[in-house]
Amino acid sequence: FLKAPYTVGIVGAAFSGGQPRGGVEQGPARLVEFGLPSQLSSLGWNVDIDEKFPTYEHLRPPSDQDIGKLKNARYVSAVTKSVSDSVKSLVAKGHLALTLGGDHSLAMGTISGSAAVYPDVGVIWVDAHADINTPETTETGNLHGCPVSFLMGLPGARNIPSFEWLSPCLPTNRIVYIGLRDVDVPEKKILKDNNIKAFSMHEVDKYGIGKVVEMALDYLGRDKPVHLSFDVDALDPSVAPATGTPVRGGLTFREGHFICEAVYETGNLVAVDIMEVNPLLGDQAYVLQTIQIGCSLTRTALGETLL
Ligand code: 6HN
Ligand code: MN
Ligand code: MN
Ligand code: MN
Repeated sequence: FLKAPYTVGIVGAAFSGGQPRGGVEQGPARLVEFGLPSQLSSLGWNVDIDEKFPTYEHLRPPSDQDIGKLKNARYVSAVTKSVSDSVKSLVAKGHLALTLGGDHSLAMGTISGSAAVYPDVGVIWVDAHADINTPETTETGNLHGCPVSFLMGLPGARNIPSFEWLSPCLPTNRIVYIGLRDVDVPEKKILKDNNIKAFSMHEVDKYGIGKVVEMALDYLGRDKPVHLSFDVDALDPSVAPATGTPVRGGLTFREGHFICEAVYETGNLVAVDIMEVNPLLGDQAYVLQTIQIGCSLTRTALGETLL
């Protein structure tokens, strides 16, 4: 699906409005400072830093009262719309769209952008969380816990005031989860009622990561475009500690990288999101470790191999 010369377009999505903890908006700048663009050039990619880290402050509405339970809905809507336009234009050019987050509400933008070009895009969502709460089921009101229901247009997540731009673009059978272990009770019901494919940590333990990824890719179809949305909290907190909602019992370093290796090997990757790196959480060593892993996951998804 990509066109030569192979180009990765980086969207630095410096945004934290989908959740309450400051710092995650500094994720993209830290990943870039650490050398991610030159690391990707070394792998043979043409690197196009499409946006020079807009702060998105210009999109912040003068007031943003809760809409029902939802916090910062107008702001999240404006930023995700802008990210959607950026990702769509990169993917339409045959570039690989790499979005560096930022919190995971940004996936409303990234996935609607890739789906606008490829309506049959398959999403591999790697996360401790399902991020499929609706405006009715969310307990926290944090929109980073809701992007999937908005993308699907699930009941209760359609025609939400201020999200008029976002029309349903992700059928329930075009996503596979890997790594789940902290799923809210109403989210479990949504996954079950809609027959959504999910490999929790239980399945990772039972089958091994190799088999899980094989089943995930078979499910989505080997000839279909792939969008990888990777929340670093899918990794165990001992591996990626600097993130806002860590949950123990996560993927190992190798399991996380194996997913990226296998997704690259499909040759069908059109977009990658690296989300929820928060350089303000934890001491320096923990932060550095997490930024390094954000970079190595990205390099791996873009073709770095061990041999
Ligand atoms: N993430 N299920 C919780 C909520 O607030 O809805 C946690 C969401 C976490 C979201 O990590 O991207
Ligand atoms: Mn997430
Ligand atoms: Mn998560
Ligand atoms: Mn929870």
